Amino acid sequence: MKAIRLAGSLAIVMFFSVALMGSSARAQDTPEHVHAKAELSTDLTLDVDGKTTTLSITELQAMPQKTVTVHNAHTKMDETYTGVALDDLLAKYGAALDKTSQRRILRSYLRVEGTDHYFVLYSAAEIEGAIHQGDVIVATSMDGKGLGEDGAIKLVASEDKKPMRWVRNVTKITFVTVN
Ligand SMILES: Nc1nc2c(c(=O)[nH]1)N[C@H]1C(S)=C(S)[C@@H](COP(=O)(O)O)O[C@H]1N2
Ligand SMILES: [Mo]
Repeated sequence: MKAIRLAGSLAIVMFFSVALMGSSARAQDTPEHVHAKAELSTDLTLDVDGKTTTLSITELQAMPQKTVTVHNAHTKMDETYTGVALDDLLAKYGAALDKTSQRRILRSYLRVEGTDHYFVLYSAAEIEGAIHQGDVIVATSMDGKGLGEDGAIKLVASEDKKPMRWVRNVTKITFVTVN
C-alpha cells in the first residue's frame, strides 16, 4: 500500500517537473519582442479632465501628421512612425499650452492605455514640444504601412531609450490635472 502511494506521489512530482521544464524552455525560446496576440485598437478615446472625445483612425489621419524615426532597442531596428503629435491632439481637445494654461500643463499627467489594459504615464510637460526634447506621437503607420499586430494606433516617444512606454493598441488617453 505504502509503496503504491509513494510511486503515485513520485509520478505526480515528475509530471509537474516535466511540465514546468517545458514551459520555461518555451519562455526562453520566445524573443522578447514577440508579444502575445492582443485585441487591435480601432479608435481612440481622449479624456481631458473628464471631457471625452472619441476619434476614429480616419479622423486621426486627417489631422496634421508628423513622422519620427526611432531605434527600437528590442528589435534592434530603426522604425519610422507617422501620426499625430500628442501635444497637437491635446491642444485641439482642451489642453492647449499657452501663458494662461502653463501651470495646468506642468501639474498634469497622461495615462495611456492599450486594449490589453497595459498602461503607462507621461507627465504632460514631457510631451509638449515647446517644453521638452523629442516627439511623442500617436502613430497610425510604420514604415509607410499599417501597424499590423501593434493595432491601428500606437504611442511612440522618441526620447525614451527603451520601448516600454510605447503603447501598442492604444484605446484611451487620459489627461489628469493634479490639484
Ligand atoms: N499594449 C501594450 N503595449 C506595450 C506592452 C504591453 O504589454 N502592452 N509592453 C511594453 C513593453 S514592456 C515593451 S519592452 C515594448 C516592446 O514592444 P516591441 O516588442 O513592439 O518593441 O512594448 C511596450 N508596449
Ligand atoms: Mo519591456
